[in-house]
Amino acid sequence: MPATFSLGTSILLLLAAFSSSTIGKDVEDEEKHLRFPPNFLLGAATAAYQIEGAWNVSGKGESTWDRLVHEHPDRIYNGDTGDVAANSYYQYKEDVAILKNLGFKSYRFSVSWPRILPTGFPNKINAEGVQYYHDLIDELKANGIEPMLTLYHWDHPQVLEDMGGWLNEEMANWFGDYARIIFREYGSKVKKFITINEPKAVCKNGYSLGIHAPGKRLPGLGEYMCIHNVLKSHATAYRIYDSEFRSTYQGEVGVLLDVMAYMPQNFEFDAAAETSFQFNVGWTMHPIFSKEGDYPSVMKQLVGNRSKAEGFMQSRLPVFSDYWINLIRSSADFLAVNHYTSRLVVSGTMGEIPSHEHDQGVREVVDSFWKSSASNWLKVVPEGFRYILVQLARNYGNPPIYITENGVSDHGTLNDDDRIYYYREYLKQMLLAIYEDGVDIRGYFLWSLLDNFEWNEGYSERFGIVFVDYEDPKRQRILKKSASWWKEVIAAGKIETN
Ligand code: PNW
Repeated sequence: MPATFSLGTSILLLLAAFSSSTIGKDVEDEEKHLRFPPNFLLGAATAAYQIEGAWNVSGKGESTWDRLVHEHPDRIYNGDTGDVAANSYYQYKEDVAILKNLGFKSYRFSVSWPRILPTGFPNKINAEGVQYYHDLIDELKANGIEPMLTLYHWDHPQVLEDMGGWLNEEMANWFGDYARIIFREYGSKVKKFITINEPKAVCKNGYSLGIHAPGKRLPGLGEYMCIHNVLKSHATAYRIYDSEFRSTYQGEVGVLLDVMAYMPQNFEFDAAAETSFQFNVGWTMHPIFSKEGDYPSVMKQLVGNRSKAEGFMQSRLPVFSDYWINLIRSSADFLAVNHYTSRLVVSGTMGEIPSHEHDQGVREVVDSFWKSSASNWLKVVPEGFRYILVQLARNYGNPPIYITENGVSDHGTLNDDDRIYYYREYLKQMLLAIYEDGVDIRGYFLWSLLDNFEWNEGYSERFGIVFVDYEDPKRQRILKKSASWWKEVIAAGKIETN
């Protein structure tokens, strides 16, 4: 043993003598890799239905989520609703004060479409609803916090759903009318807009699996029709900003995608993972960010073939005309990415027939060693974050990216060390993507500022860095340990490692 020890020691000394400059550089690099780049935008995110409450006052119309939670309490944990939620419609000044206290530079919030257009149409613009978001934006700006506004985070007017919602191609015109009102009202104050939060989640959960509002179960058809109309609606809104507002307001409009990392379980499954990437990410990325536009060719092929084999006369994947291919292509000034977790891809099949899951002809699994969270779909896989960021950059010409959601759930504790662990490890991977891989990431928003209405899971799964007491009519907000951690990180401009 002693001999080995001394040999080991002398080799180490030798190495140290010859490469002290490299070692010094490593330490420097490591230090640099924990630091956010200059002007990097750090913020926190929320969504209207999940925090506002005030569901039927001040002129607001009914949304699809209002309808779902009231008609089907059985589908939501504990029959919870967003009727009051965190009461932010009334308590937004407290929320802004927390953002300010913690040092966040930006706040990503969403506008409730039926609060602005209770009839779904611009024949009636609800002045009180319009004023609420002016007040929120003014409060943010007075506190030096930059607003990032999402036009649609899952709560569209029920009346539009009664006419088909995202399955009706007229939605592009209805969404366009709504977007014009938002840009006109807030364009002088807001410079970053996001059109639609997570097309894939909207369409799969709402129109294929039927678990989210509007609860339609149309697998294999609904999700494809829905994405088709969501892409048209996004592009319509983008072109309206371009032609009517950009020269005056000089802002930016982006699209937001929810992306997991789809990693091959081993190299045998490289092709399966690539197909999965095209079906889950390329589905909405390729039409907007590729040079040629339209859906990925592997999707057109596979869905076309399977549809034929199943006896359909046309592909279940709808076809874009050249007009729409061109309108949708390049319709984003930046890419917004929501990322939480990863999957391993192997060969095989999954999902019912027909369905988007099944059409891919691959199987997704999770590694049993991955750390869990309170959400069954959310495993902690920090390295997947860097993996998918690099893949996005390489496939689509390195567009400017904002991370607009990233975070983890628990069942509610103020000592949320697991959340701090998650943020620290995911942030490290993001910084590696920036410094080592050259991915153009401009900002990061954590999900979420507050514990909030977590859709089907009600208030049982909590993502906030701020605890909200849902037993208390005043909805008292209490900072968690992770909020203090973030405060230090923002003040230091780097990740604190202890
Ligand atoms: C996001 N996935 O959705 C939503 O934008 C938020 O409203 C929500 O509260 C948050 O995640 C936490 O659930 C996603 O399975 C949910 O990859 C799940 C996935 C992606 C996005």
